[in-house]
Amino acid sequence: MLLRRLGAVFAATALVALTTAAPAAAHGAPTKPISRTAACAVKGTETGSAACQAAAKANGQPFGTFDNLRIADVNGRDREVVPDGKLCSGGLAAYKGLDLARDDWPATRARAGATISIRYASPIPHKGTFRVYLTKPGYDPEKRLSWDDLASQAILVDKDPPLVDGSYRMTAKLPEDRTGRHILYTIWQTSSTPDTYYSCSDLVLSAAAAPAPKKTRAVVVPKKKAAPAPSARPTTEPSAPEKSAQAPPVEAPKLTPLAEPVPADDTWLYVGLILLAALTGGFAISRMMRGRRAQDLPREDEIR
Ligand SMILES: [Cu+2]
Repeated sequence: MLLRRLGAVFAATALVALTTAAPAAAHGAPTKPISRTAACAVKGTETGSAACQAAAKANGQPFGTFDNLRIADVNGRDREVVPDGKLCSGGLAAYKGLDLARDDWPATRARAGATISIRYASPIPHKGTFRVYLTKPGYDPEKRLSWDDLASQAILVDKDPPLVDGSYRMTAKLPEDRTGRHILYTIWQTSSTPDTYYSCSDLVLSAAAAPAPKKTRAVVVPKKKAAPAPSARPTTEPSAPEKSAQAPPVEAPKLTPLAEPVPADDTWLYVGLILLAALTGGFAISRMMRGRRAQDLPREDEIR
């Protein structure tokens, strides 16, 4: 009996040791732009924020470690395995508080259309491929994230990026047609372990330098940079004068030719009319002459 009890206790202790060891041997999550796990989960840096405290309450149990949000054997079937509305927790109970629909999650500011740097902290490195998605235009932060909220095309796919100072380093270009709150959804499918990692990084995007920029760029560039300004102004100023200078000469010749032809045409028209009148007059006269001759002839005949 004693031996059996001791055995059971030993087995239980071993199990506890294993399960607690698992989170300790954690693996990775984005710290830049900061992910919800890196902000709110164990070892998070923003746990005091209102969103993280609400998330902790909603979690209903202690959070897992920030870099341990992983699911085994997904093998690319992310949409099948991770349920809609639970993308930020991966559907894992230990992170379910991260699925809350809030517009005050610790976020990173960026400009739409800009190239951002991504740091994916990885206390335990693995081989694998990162796929980074962004929410579509019109994404509503008041709703839980679902797969349909994400643009189908990844903004970045990066296999085995360089690991520097404990973080994988990547860059991704943000689309230009986004403003306001958005979510960067990062999937790290490892190849050296069976695990796939999921994480939500909240962004606050300012309008791209794209649509409004064309107007702004022209104005802003000259003001900010002294060197560009002079060169830009000279080129624009000369080109403008040149255009206006070229325009008058070109128009003037056109105008004069157009003006001259009109009188010339009229003259020729008058000459033509006069000639026509003269010809018509000549014909009329000659006909009258012939008429008289004809009338004369019968008389001559009658005489005969
Ligand atoms: Cu790992």
